[in-house]
Amino acid sequence: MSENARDPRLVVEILSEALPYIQRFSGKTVVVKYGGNAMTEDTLIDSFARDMVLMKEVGINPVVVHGGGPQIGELLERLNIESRFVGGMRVTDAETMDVVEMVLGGLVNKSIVNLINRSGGKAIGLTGKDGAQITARQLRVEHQTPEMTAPEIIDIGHVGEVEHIATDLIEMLAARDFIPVIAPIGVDAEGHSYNINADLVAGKVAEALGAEKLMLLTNVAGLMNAEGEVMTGLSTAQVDAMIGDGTIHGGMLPKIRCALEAVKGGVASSHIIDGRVPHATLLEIFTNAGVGTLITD
Ligand code: X2W
Repeated sequence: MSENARDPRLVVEILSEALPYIQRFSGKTVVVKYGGNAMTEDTLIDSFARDMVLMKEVGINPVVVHGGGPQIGELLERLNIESRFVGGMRVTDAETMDVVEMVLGGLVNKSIVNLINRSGGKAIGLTGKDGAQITARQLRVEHQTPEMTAPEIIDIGHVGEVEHIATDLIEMLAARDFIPVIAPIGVDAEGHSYNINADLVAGKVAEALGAEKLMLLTNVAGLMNAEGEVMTGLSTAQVDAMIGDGTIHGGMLPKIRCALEAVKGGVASSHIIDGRVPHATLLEIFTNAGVGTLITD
């Protein structure tokens, strides 16, 4: 059905149904992690930008933390620099760190900012270096194979974990009608740059802001059970148990951990959402329709 052919009564009915959600979430902060994998189709990127503007217009404070793994990979390939991952983290030597900073802090950050602004919002792009808002320390990854008696610590270079998030800059911008768009680059006391996994940053930003929701937008439907169904309405205790018994494993584990830690750290709910669904964030906030995996306390 074309836009014009929509029944106007249905349109106002839907708008009216959103009222309780608008009332409930107005004034609250929602941290949205927008992953590089969810940035592939132009129409989806456009609808994401419009959704952020709509949230802001109804009084919600969206804060965007973005990734850009595939986009970093593309530039590294063009520069003939090999991409390597250990435990889901990009091995980041000095040369790779330069590319990460250029792609995340430059290209990806500014294209999201531009799209939000073109949809009528006021987006401001920042990295964790701006206002030294994300302080980081080097992440040391443990690695163990069945043959090894003890794990070895692998140095994967300029990869960081969050030490502290200073919220004053984000809060100042949000209070002045801006939508902060944050690239996951951290800095230490000596001024060194760190490449940080964007899910980790989003979780910590949500915690530090005392956000109502953390939404991790990705390119899967959510956490699946053995039958291939999306699991939702999970408590932190249930998720802990499923991590403990190995039900949750593999690629989803780091993402689930971020969602879990955020809720344990005071965020009211975490959501792992399918970014391939148009307007996925609005579906989550303004309707009862589930579009992914919800974790609450
Ligand atoms: C990531 C940062 C970007 C990211 C990277 O270099 O790819 C590490 O792996 P997505 O699109 O959310 O995967 N950092 C340490 O997390 O992007």
